Amino acid sequence: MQLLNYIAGQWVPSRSGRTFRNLNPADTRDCVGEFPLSSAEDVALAVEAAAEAYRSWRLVPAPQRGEIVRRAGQLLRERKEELARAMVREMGKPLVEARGDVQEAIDTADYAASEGRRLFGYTTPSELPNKVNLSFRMPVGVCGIITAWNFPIAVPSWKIFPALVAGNTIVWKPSEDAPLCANLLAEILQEAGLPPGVFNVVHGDAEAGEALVRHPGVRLIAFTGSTAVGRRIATLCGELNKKCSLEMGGKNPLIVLPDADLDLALQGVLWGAFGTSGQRCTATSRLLLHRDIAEHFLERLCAATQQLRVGNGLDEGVNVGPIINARQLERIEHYVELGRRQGARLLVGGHRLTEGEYVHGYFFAPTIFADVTPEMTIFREEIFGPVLSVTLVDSLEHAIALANDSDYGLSSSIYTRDIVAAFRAIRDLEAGITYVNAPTIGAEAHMPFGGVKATGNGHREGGWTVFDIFTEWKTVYIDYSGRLQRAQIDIEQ
Ligand code: UN1
Repeated sequence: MQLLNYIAGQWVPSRSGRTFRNLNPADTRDCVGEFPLSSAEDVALAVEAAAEAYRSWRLVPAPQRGEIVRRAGQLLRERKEELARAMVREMGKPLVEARGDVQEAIDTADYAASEGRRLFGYTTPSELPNKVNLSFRMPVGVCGIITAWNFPIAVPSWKIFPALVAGNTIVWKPSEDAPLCANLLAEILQEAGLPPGVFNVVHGDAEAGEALVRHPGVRLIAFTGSTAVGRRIATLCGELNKKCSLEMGGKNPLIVLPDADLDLALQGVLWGAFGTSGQRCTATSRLLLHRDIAEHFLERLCAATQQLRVGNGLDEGVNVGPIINARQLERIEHYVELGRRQGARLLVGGHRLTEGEYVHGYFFAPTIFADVTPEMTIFREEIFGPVLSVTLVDSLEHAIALANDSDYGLSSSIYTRDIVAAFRAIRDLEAGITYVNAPTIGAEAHMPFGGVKATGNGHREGGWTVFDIFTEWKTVYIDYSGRLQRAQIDIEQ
């Protein structure tokens, strides 16, 4: 099946005619489609369309822009099952999770749409008589959006829906591992009534991404993906003086104290570490387990991990789907090898699954390493796969120190019934998100989402905070005194 870019309201191939193939990671004999491998020329066409559309879109009242996003949310609701199945086919996560991904976009649409009637500014007194001070949120202009494949509908929606409500126009370069979902979202926005050029999709790899970042007509880049690529984008945006919001890696710790509800903690670890095959920026990748409960907890954790059903996400009862592609599978293997070589103790998994139902896909057994120390690579680097590192701790303070011994700071979690320990963790964990008695995954659409340290660059998506990314403040002074009033000077002290 040949699929296309979406530019200026039209479905078009790349100018060069080049394409790439998108394969089902659970069964690579299934080609999901052939997509345009776009170049700078295609990106330029999309940016021109977005710049042209911006001239009128920015003048559409925000509540009306919100109505279009609300309709998009409604269409997502109606097509939820179809979208979820397409998502499983192209990126592998189990069907229940894929439905959750679409639901997160529906929630985001509802929230963003309602914000069309708020987008509050401030009115403040002036220091001078007969003068008022106001401030408004203004759109930024043409926004370039670059996203990963692991939440192919939800994460793009975090950026796209609020950006549209705020009056921006968009060129989106989705991941080459989830291009079908991008086209389905474009169809939905088209049907919801978005004028041509307001929203454009350009498929491709790093070449198209870099062209988008470099294009002088693009004022802002919003990115979700690896820290390596995010740094490159930040460098370019720095040189080119563009606004940029980055959502990058994580190495998220989950602490279990002896007083915790251990059954609950066990379920939380399993879901946090192996949900989406560990391919979430929020995945639980470091278990910081109190020494007093370690032996029994680990025994039960290993037994439960071996019970997880790995397979095609469309099959009933599958808990863990495939790994996204061959490159990522090799990367996971590489980290497992490093874990072994550096002296971690492999408790379960640690290998590819290649026999029987797994023969045509990219599958990796859920893996747990014990005796992991902070010097080891698997304690420090994001693996983006079903690999959990376990480190024993002696106290809450020890756990927090180890949790914070990381370049990253996205999500974190503590299981305890002790309210004092919980509040200390909330205060002291260096992370954008802290869960108490819940795992590190599961952010809700109406709350700020993002991280500190190498995870981000100070922005938060989600909820009300995303509008700080997609708007610029306009400050307005209205002087109705009829004379020249000089601020700071004509004031009686
Ligand atoms: C991501 O992995 O990029 O909190 C986002 C969660 C999801 C979003 C994950 N709601 O795990």
